[in-house]
Amino acid sequence: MKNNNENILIKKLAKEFEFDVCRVTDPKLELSTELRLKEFLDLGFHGEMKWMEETYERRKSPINLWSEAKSAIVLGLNYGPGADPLTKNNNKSLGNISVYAQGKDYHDVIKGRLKSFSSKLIARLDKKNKINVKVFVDTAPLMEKPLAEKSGIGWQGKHTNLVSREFGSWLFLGVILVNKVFQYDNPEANHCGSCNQCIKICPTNAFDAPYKLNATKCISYLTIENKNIIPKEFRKDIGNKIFGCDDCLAICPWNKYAKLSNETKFNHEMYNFDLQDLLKLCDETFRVKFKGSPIKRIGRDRFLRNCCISAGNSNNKNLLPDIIKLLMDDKSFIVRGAAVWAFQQLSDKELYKHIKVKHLNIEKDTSVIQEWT
Ligand code: B12
Ligand code: SF4
Ligand code: SF4
Repeated sequence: MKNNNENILIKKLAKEFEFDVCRVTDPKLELSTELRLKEFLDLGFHGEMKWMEETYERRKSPINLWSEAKSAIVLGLNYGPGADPLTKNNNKSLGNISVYAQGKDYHDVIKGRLKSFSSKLIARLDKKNKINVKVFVDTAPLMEKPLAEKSGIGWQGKHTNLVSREFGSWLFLGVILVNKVFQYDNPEANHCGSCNQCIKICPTNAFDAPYKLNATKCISYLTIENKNIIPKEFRKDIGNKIFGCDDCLAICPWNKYAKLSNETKFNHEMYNFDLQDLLKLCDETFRVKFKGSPIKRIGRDRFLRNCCISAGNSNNKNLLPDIIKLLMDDKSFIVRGAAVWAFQQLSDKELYKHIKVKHLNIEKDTSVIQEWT
């Protein structure tokens, strides 16, 4: 099959498997990408994500990950929300879940489609080609954003994520590496210009400079990747966010071209939960509620820890009975610690003294005890 026909086939398959964009590129990344990854790791911006450091040699170049790779097919799936996610930030009684987690886990949605795409591609190409493929969505040590930029799907904005002229900030990315050269598409130019809105809006000042994110300060990291107590300095700025953050993505002016996702598995309406209900979740009810969702991955304790921080920022004294129950009884020290903080934000002086004495009589964990100092 001639190069051009192969590319037509690739784009046709992308449509068939309901991807919104598909482009092809050379899997070799620029030296600057590798150096920037090294700088990110050297500065410790990856925090507890030790897997990033451990996989550095493979991550820095797709060719190190798979030496036979000759083309990268980059696919984007639009998860555009119906309303501006920034409007949810002021709703204090809400546990604010970021757009990407409002529905089924995108890893599951995309991976199956990438596999079916690949099988069909292999079947349709000339058998003599001995086609091999490897599929990726998020979890493997492959730098998906630089590959997507090189393929022309969009550009890496100052917030480091990929911005598309067609879909704004809202594309999930998936990649198929193939051991065959296809015709490569042209890269996209950077269209950020003098705009700086994503850097300015970040509630925790997580950007060391434009294009340089200190992940350890990012709410997405603090509420999802971080397994410990959330450092005090970030708690107020987290506001009502209980899983991820969209602020830098949502503010981007290129979202004026964004479109509502066609994918019914990303049902944005289902995920407006009242904090009061979430504070009552036990292991079992958590697992049932978040079956098939990316939220399930962090487990009930980390999730409840996040809900306590949000409760502490809610100004809602009606949450106090649930918070007191958690700080007294919960099995997890990260939940008890966050509940102590939430209690301190909401309680009046009388109740404060009473609960503090009662709790310190039974609390054994030093990190939780320290929350009272
Ligand atoms: C680790 C990780 C995180 C970490 C770190 C994020 C980060 N920016 O590195 C945390 C947990 C914070 C995170 C958060 C989020 N993530 Co994330 N994450 C990843 C992951 C697994 C690896 C990213 C990576 O390699 N980081 C290392 C750094 C060094 O690389 P980089 O971000 O490309 O950095 C580049 C720039 O800094 C640039 N650069 C540096 N200096 C300069 C200077 C100039 C002048 C220029 C031009 C460029 C430049 O060069 C670097 C190398 O390319 C990818 C999946 C994957 N395998 O690629 C998903 C991924 C990036 N995440 C994704 C999403 C959706 C999110 C969130 C929006 C989720 C949420 N709502 O909470 C947030 C967004 C936060 C943000 N502003 O980035 C999507 C992004 C899709 C897109 N359209 O870009 C991805 C691609 C997953 C997917 N398959 O769809 N994530
Ligand atoms: S996702 Fe939120 S916390 Fe993270 S960099 Fe963007 S605005 Fe800042
Ligand atoms: S908000 Fe502005 S600076 Fe940030 S990614 Fe969008 S266009 Fe670029």
